[in-house]
Amino acid sequence: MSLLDKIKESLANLDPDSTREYVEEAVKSNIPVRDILDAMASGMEEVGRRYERGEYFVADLIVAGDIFKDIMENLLRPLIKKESGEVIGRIVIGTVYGDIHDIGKNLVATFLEAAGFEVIDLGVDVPPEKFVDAIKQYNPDIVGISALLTSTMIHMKHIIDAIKEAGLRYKVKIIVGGAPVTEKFAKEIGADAYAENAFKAVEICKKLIE
Ligand code: B1M
Repeated sequence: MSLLDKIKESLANLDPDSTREYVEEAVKSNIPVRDILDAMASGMEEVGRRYERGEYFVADLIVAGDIFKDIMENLLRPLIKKESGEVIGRIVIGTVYGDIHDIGKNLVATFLEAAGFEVIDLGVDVPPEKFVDAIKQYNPDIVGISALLTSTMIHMKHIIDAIKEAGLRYKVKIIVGGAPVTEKFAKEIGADAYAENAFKAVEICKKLIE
């Protein structure tokens, strides 16, 4: 089994020590952070599948989230280098209300910061008025909205509608993402862009501010 498969497996098995050990080994072997994160994201998908099959419970989702966050913060984030010291744009980002998933959003925020964006992170469970207030306060170029639940992704539309109603839609580009979100859905709700992962999000945000 490759090292990346071992990372995926140990995370899916909720084994913090082995996951950490394999990630450390991968870093030492100069495996790119991006590949390590892809393996960890696959591990999280497997956790989700086991949860769907009734083999795991919510407590296991929490454990998986904690392992991911610990490795991200302590091992991987310090390796993500800033591309330049210059600020290239400002983005306000948050997870929709009713939704507390933030691992993917945090990854997007981390890579945007590394690419030179100033990121204002509103956190999770963010109501439309908080996005509207943040646009007034920070005057961002871009608003980023994340959702991980099929039941909360529609709130992205409510947030975009609130931005329109406040007369602020012309001021910002809006990018959406998260596991259940698709390009088609993004178009339907009036977003400017959709990104399937953190790396694409950076690419697209750079285009949005051109
Ligand atoms: Co939740 N959960 N969860 N969960 N959880 C999912 C999402 C689920 C798919 C699991 C499953 O059943 N297979 C399922 C949703 C099903 C559905 O809606 N169809 C689910 C459920 C049901 C629930 C609860 C309802 C469980 C319950 O309580 N009964 C509950 C809901 C709580 C709530 O939000 N109100 C719940 C709770 C939780 C925890 C809190 C325990 C924990 C989250 C911890 C945290 O985030 N701090 C958790 C976890 C860990 C998961 C899974 C296992 C992993 C999510 C994750 O972190 N993935 C997840 C299974 C899965 O996703 N397949 C699951 C890794 C991360 C790197 O990927 O977040 O997709 P992701 O982000 C990617 C892209 O999507 C994209 O880029 C990221 C990085 O490349 N992206 C963007 C994300 N946001 C973006 C924004 C952008 C652009 C790209 O632009 C702005």
